[in-house]
Amino acid sequence: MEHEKLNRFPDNFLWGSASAAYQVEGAMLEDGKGLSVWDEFVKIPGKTFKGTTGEVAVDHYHRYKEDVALMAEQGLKAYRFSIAWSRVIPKADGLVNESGLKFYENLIDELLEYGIEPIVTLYHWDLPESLQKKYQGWESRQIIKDFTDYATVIFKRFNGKVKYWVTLNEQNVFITHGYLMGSHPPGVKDMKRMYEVNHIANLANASVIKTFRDLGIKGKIGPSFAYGPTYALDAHPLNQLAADNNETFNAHFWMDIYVWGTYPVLAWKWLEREKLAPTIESGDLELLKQGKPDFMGLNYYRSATVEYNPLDGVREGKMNTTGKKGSTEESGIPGLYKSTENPFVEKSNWDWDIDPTGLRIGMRRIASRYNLPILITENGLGEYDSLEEDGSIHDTYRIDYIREHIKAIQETITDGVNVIGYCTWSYTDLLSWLNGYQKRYGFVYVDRDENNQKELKRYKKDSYTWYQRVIKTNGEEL
Ligand code: BGP
Repeated sequence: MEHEKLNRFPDNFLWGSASAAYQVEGAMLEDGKGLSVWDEFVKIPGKTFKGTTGEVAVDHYHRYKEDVALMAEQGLKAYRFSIAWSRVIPKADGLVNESGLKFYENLIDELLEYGIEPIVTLYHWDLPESLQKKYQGWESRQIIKDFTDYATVIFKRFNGKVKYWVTLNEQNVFITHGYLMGSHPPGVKDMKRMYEVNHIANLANASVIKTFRDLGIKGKIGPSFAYGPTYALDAHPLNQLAADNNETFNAHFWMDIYVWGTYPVLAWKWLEREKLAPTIESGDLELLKQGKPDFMGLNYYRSATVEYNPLDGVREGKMNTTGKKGSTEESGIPGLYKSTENPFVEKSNWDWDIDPTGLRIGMRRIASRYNLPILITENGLGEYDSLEEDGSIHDTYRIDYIREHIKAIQETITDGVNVIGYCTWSYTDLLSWLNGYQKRYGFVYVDRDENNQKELKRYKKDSYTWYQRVIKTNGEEL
């Protein structure tokens, strides 16, 4: 669709930015916090870039007031952050740590004081290590109850103050990295276990949403899903089929469950044939149907391009976690699809395709299939930044990236899709899970690197001032 004139952004559009507890907070064991699986996983040699950890991260735990003041000065309308489960319920005994809750209460109050809408993520991958030890975390159905109990504590405490809730962040990412690729905790490479675990996570997600409704908690709730639309390499029918497989297995497989409580039929048949189908117990399908979200949270960074992959074809290849352009290896699932180059788009230094139109296509596909409002919970560019002697950072490449994606959102709104907000990733620079501190995403530069924590001083990048103007003009001046 080409439009002669674009719609304006709605007046209450949530111009936001995002972070996650493990990536910013630090204060690993302070005020009663328990260890999380990430605190332990990063200690394994070779797992993260230069062995980086979030032990101190960017020390947001101690500097949240300074960070929120920067948000306020910028005019931010919403801030998405996650709660560290292990801060609130540190041990397997389920007891609540009041100081952990208090930290988040202070943060929420600080945001509200400046009129910034808190968007709270309940789970951004930092499972309490105590639960991993006790029953292998997501591999046990016990987690459905424990996650629901934890969420209930949070719901009750912040009901009325928080209006937007995110259940699981990128279930598709933490499950595939954790149980297929072995690159996230618990470092497992086993497809059968992955599908079992994923089913349990589906149930936990639905149970939390059902509880939210049963308790009459105010506001809106939904998952954050990592989705970029898939393109076929070309019009060759086998490549088109590969793209179709990729959408089925990597998108519908999760979003159909969220919205309809059903697995896509072709994926399910394949799982049965491959003896990979998860165990369905009585009551599961009923519970899944009660988990319908109010919105689809969308984390979009890039689109994917795939081609035909024969039965003896390519499997998982290496990711680029070093920032050395071109070091990503081909990867795929034999018999379904494999990744390939898209000649029409630029790439970042971490080989991520830069494709604003992909955001538009992705949102249109979600709206057409599920007819739900969309909250963009993450979008941004991870790149090297350089701090000049005068304290400036000229991140024009980031401004270009965000500008083009905002234009795509405006076009999508004009197409007729209900988009309620846009959170960039990320607010300050932070720890990029596997990629250390050199892959930066923030509007606010934090002066630290892999080897030296320095003073963690904050500096405004050019993108900070640019986004300030975007918010002020409600997207009129890009
Ligand atoms: C998403 C995560 C974020 C964030 C982002 C950027 O998958 O939800 O936590 O890290 O991706 O990814 P990366 O840090 O790997 O560059």
